[in-house]
Amino acid sequence: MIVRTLDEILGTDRDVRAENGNWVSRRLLLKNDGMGFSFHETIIFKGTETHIHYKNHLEAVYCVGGEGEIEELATGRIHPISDGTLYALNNHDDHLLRATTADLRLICAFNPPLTGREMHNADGVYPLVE
Ligand code: 9YT
Repeated sequence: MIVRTLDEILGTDRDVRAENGNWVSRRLLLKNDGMGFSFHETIIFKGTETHIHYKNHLEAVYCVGGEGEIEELATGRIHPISDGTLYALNNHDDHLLRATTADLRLICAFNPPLTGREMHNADGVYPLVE
């Protein structure tokens, strides 16, 4: 059994800050934990916009705090996000993620799991790391 707290992760290599400063992500579970998915708590900072396009991963995101929106780039549709909203990128959806009036607190699961070494490239993609 794995039992882990956020406090144990803070300040370790599981506590990752985006290069552009838009978010921090605490990786509670990664590929080497053997669960078949990775599981993160991510804080998207108020006033930021992030282009994300996970061409190699599926991601489900559940908001537990804050306020923001997601814009689907294929259609221009904008969906509000607040405590209790889930979105799932079941079609590798290209999108913009914005935290508007408050930092967004998001719980995220990735399939396949992140190893922890991926970096968003200029198009908001994470490469597949074996
Ligand atoms: C919601 C989202 O995808 N944010 C970007 C960070 C990502 N959750 C991560 O790397 O943990």
